Amino acid sequence: MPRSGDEPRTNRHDTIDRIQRTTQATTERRGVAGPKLAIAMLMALAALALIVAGANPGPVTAKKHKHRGKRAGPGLIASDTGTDPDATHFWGKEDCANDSRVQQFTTGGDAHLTATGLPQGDSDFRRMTVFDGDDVWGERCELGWDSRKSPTAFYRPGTHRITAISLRLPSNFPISVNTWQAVMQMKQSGPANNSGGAPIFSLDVWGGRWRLRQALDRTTSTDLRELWSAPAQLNFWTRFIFDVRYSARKKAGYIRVGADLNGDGDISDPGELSRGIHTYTLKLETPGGSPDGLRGGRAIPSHLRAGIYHDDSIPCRSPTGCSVDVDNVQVLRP
Ligand SMILES: [Ca+2]
Ligand SMILES: [Ca+2]
Repeated sequence: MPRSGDEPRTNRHDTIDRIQRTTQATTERRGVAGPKLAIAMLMALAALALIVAGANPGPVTAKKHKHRGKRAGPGLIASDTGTDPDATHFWGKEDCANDSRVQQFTTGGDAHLTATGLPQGDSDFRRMTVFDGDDVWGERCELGWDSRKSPTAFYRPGTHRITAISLRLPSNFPISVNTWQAVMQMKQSGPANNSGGAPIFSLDVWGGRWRLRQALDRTTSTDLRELWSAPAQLNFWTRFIFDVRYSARKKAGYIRVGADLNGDGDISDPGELSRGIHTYTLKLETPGGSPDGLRGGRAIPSHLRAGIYHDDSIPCRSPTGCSVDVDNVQVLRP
């Protein structure tokens, strides 16, 4: 359990509680099969809610819940469970050396429920692979279009979003290297004078651990710091849930991440939930550069990317290369 002193104010987590209650209602109404999984995901969301309730007991909590309960509840903005043969419908673009680097599989996908509490209804997933010599602005094969027009440019200033994503590291994934290796990014979107440099958030894997990292500052940083980490394992679907308020201002930004490290359907086991962190969650546009419609000092919207992007000194030889599997991606409006 995180220390209570690290907990955010109550109003920041009504959202999680509301998702949990709406999920429960939806699940009951539709009579979803597989109650074990449904209960497991509810436990995951309930775990967050319980932690918040425990940290903030008292009448304020009850009053807020009552008020929020009148609202419609969380809304699903977009979902990719790997069934669409054309990944670009959801992701906008494949930043890979060629088409063969992105594969769709129809068996072996993640078994977790979606973030709405419903089953995916498929066994599909996507696999992205790089080989030594690939150069797509570096050794990279990621889904996602680096543009403010991208369908995955979900993260605008002032918004609060829940992002769920399941990742699997196959046997050919170099889990033990000792250099940077991103498997998911929430990255500032172009065109912008400050769209280069360090991504505002990156989920990396090296030294056998998942590592949530953040750009050292909102402007010109080229390096990142680690906010949270957890042990990673090969050939295992790990589900992540990111609860983020998007802002370039430290007082308004917030991030908390949960990961189902043991695959039991919740994020309440030891080490599965980060503390809530109040920090900048978007980059700031810097003055200058070509006209791009974004003034200096404005927050830059971020977009979601997933796949593999790493230090090109990491060996990814033929015939296997280095791969990452992605499935069960949802973005919700709490
Ligand atoms: Ca799937
Ligand atoms: Ca778990």
